[in-house]
Amino acid sequence: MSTEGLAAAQQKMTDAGVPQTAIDVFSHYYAQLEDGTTGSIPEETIEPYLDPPKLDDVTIDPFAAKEVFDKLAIINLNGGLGTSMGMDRAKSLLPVRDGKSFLEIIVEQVLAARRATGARLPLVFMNSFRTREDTLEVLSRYPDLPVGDLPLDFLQNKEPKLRADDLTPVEHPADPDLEWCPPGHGDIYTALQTSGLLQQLLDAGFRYASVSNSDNLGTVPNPVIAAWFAGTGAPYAAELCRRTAADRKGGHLAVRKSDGRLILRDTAQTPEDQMHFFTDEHRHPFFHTNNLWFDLEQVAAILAERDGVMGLPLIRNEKTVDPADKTSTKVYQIESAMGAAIEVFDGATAIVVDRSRFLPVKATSDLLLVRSDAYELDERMALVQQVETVPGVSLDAEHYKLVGDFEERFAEGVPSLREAASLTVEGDHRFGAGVVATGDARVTADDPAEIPAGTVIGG
Ligand code: UPG
Repeated sequence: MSTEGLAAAQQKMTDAGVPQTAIDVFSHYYAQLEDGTTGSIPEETIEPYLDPPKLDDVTIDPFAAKEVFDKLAIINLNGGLGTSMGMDRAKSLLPVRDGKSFLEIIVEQVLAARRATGARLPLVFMNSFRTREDTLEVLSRYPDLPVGDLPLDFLQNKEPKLRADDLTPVEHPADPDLEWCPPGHGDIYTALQTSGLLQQLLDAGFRYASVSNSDNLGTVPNPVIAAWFAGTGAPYAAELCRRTAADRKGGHLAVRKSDGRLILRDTAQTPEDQMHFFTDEHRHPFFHTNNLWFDLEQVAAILAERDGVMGLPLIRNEKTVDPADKTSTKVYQIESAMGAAIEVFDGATAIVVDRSRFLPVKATSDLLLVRSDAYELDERMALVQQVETVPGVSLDAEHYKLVGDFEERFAEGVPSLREAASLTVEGDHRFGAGVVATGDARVTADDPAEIPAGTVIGG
């Protein structure tokens, strides 16, 4: 049955103009899916990674840093939708501060770094078919952004969602767009090659790339890490952060027992009954930020060696064809994670960086934090922490999980968090302007639905 499924999926991709290499990559994963591979990485198969190198121990030669920066391109992953926050558009379009979105802040960070260093620093977004149009519209407002003939974005591939019952491409005539999905950010390697961008960057004299998520405003272009990376001669490096209890959605590196190689384990690869190991910040003390460094020459070499199929571990993502309708047909999305390439590159490495490099927005509580006065934007357009310890924020899941609900309830602005150790909101409330949280601030379901402007919520 599923041989027919694969043939139908391949045909559908060909008809849609998907490049052959991307179809080969999909077929590689399809075979694994058929064999029952789930991509799960049980705790007993790994050892914690406890002693990565630390940026604090690194000294660099400023002249070397300048040289590397001149050969550095910035790539930003922008193909995902903010579905876990109820969005059907790129999360990076959300306003963060002073009316500027993630996207605008990222662009302005790169423009500021160019002014400060004189480096060319091209910024290229990886978009999916769902995010391209909106993103290019925003980028068109920055006439100085393009560098030479390099494009502002490259498009990742698309693949059919597969019915979970028989692995055939799902049909959804009500909205045929929903029959497709991007293959996860692991597709970056295929897309860099199939779009021609990898060769274009190399031809224009760019040797290194700094890659990160568009929901992380912490990745201001950094000459010290660039110089460290180039100095290692490694093909690939991952930035890690000492993890906090709040770092739950994402991944960590580990050492695979069977061959001693460094591997990535993401949430979706952890057996459900072992999530307590995954989330234990003492057992796995460093979090994988998805800020990566590539030596583009070595990426091109490995892609050539493998005919464009990196062979990253499969992630089987179980969803419904319409993510907003949990009763719609159950599907599998075949995905892979960009950071899983650590196991593919011989000599790949990792480095522990300052927490300021990792400010992910995975939920509305993270959005509240980066919008609050716990941070300020400096002249580099970097979010600089204004408090010694960032307060933990917990918002009522029923009323604040979706961005639309969140925006309605904080239409006048988010509370001040400068004096807060934590903020917990239970029940449904609308916040007036200038609300201040202090200590362990808590709003309970019994508190008024309208929190008046200027209220001090004491802990
Ligand atoms: N993205 C794409 N294309 C896709 C899927 C996602 O460009 O097909 C983008 C997305 O827009 C976002 C980024 O990739 O900017 C990360 O995606 P997201 O779903 O938010 O993160 P996870 O995949 O859950 O986790 C990644 C890494 C994980 C790391 C975490 C840090 O896989 O190891 O801990 O990012 O936030």
